[in-house]
Amino acid sequence: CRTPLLTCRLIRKNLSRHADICSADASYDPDQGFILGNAIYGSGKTGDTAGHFAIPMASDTPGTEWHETWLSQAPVQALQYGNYACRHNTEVLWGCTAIPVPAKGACAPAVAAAYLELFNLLQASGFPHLWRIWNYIPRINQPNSEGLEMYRDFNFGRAEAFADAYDQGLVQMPWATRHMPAATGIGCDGDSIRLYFLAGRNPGTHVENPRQVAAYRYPADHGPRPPCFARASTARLPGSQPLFISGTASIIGHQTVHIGNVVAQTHAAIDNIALVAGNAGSSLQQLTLYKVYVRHARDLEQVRRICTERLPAQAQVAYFVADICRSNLLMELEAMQH
Ligand code: 3EB
Repeated sequence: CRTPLLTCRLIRKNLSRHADICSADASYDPDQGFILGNAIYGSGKTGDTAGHFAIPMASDTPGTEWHETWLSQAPVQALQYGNYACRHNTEVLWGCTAIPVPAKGACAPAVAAAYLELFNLLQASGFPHLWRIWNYIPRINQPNSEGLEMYRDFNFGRAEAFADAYDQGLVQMPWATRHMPAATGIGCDGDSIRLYFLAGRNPGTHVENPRQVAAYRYPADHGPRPPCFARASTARLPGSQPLFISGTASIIGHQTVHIGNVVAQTHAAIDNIALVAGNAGSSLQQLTLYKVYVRHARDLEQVRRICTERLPAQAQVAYFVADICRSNLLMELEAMQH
């Protein structure tokens, strides 16, 4: 009988009835299994406990929050490394950290330090390969005190860390071998950059989109250093081959298309997901989980209508209201296949 080592559930919680969900020790739930990690997306959400990591972000419905729960049917162990709280079974490691954003100056040095600590942690823990990472960035479209947009500032630090990690032998040459994780980079509330990730024993396979420039080759119009991520990565586990599709938006080549038109942007982003999924040997209809980020609450119902039409009926789909990394993007979505 199969023992899935990594599955994911998107669960909507009603705040009035589940206010204490975070304080309970929910490391094992007989209905679900062992919890590798639980990302709790909620308005004004703060306070982390073992395995539960808060992302302050509005859901689509006031008074509710989304729990993205990573489950293992085999026992899970906790591991603390520097500023990272991690949990793992024999094959996969989930971890998280918060990076306070300095009131003055750039956040790039703090981001670089946090990513380097992550690469060191991956080596030390025996899960050297970063498969998937989620980055949530406060005031993402606002300038820092030096005038550089926070997202571009973040990209600067992340790119420095990838270069340094390569110099130190912690990662394979990220650009030449296209050895980068799938990623999400989205706005959140609060004062800290919050990131969590999945890593494994063997390298993921990097997948790109035939009609998009690889993010790590974006020209300098999008910032002094490019974003370091793959459009998708596939991983290998005993008994499954999860596919992680990065945050995907209405971008063709390296340019935003359909500026100001949320309907056309949603169709273009879903078309991009289909192309990346196809390049990974999958398809829109085979993806099992989607997360949809919408910049303006007023656009939610239009985006939801298109997603309901085009995404598979059996998939888990969660919607959020959040800023997108380019100010001209009105929505973005990510996906996975179990
Ligand atoms: C893009 O394609 C849109 O900075 O980690 C998507 C996924 C995007 C991840 C990141 C950014 C990131 O450039 C934005």
